[in-house]
Amino acid sequence: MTPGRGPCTLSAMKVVHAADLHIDSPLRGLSRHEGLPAEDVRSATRKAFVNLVDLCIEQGAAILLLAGDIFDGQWRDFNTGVFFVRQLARLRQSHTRVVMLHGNHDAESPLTDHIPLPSHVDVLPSDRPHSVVYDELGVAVHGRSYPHRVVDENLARDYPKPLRGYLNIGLLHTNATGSTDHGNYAPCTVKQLVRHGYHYWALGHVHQRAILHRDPWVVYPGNLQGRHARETGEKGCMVIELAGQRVVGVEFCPLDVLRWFDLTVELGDADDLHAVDNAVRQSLQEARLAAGERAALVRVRLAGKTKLHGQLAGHPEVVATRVRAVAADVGRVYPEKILLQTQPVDAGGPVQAAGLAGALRKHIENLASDEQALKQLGGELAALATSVAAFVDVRPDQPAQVRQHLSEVETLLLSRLAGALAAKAPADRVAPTREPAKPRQPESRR
Ligand SMILES: [Mn+2]
Repeated sequence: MTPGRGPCTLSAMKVVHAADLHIDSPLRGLSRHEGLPAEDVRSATRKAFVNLVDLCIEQGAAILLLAGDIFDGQWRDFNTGVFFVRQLARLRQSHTRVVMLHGNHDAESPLTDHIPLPSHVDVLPSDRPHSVVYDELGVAVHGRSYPHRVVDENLARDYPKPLRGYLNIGLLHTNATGSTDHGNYAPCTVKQLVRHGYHYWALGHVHQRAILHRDPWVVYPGNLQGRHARETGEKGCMVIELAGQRVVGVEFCPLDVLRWFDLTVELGDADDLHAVDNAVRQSLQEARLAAGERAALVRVRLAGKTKLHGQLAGHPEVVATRVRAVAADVGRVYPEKILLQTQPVDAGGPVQAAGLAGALRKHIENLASDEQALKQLGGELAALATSVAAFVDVRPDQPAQVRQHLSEVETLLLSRLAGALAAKAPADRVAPTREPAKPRQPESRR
């Protein structure tokens, strides 16, 4: 059993539905970190596809449906295409036919023109909707590829009427829910699809798995392999069970080889750094457990109102190192990014204009509400932002983004200020660590 494969219990004629494979697209935000073999990350989208083909063979699937964005765009080299054909060819042994179309990401892929595909594979044309009819199976698959990246028209409207006496499947790359996370391509509505008369709409484009309607079925399987910290949880395909002209079962099957988690660690009760370590450890262990035998890739958010806020925010590099050390100890769990989102216990109260700290807070508060001043600050930051552009996604020309970072700046400065004062009066020291201030670790590219 390959990692990522869960048990699938259905048994009858099977059709497998997958979408948004994005084969050979890079997984973002990980390459910098030691511990996770770079090769595992690079090959994740390929291994997930191998898992998909394995599943089709094991289940003796009659048809494999690929609802677009099979590739991420222009290939870096043509091996991507050869790899794809090699895997499709394996489906001969299970007599699995393949119907696929191009979505926005692979509308202009070299596959369209340059790679000959095996005879059991049908690519739907881009100039008009087309039906692939399997008389021996009693199944008709209707659909249309994207002719180019941006498709504004409602493609589903022109799909053929259902073919009488067949089980009808619509293959479509679309934004059917008005999702703002994805381009609004080939927009349509669930209501429209339900009324069209097909038994199952095999959708692609939205990477989050969703069953939008049952009987008739309107389904996004989600992508096959999460590629960054916003694509969390199980990823895989749908296995559809057919009996005569009816869909009698739709079951999700996980196929991912690495799994993403977005973890929020509440630190409200933490009294010291050891308590922080323990809370982080517990959260990481849960992620590791949920990932099964896969590697767990985690974004860690330290959150909550805590008296440790100043100490944590004043030494982000120390906090990050501690989290990474705990992760290394837990094993098979890799922090992608560590975000400090804690708040001081008195957060939300009125700004007290007392002393140096008060003046600083007042100044930052004023800055946040002054569009003109933010613009000017952005101008001053521009040169700095250019030199770190490869590591940090900072747009100083956007006042709203500068404003977002002000609270971090405030916390950092207040904590440094407290540290400086404490150094003069050791009895009042706030932060126990006295390492020289290092430049903040660059965040990974998004
Ligand atoms: Mn897409």
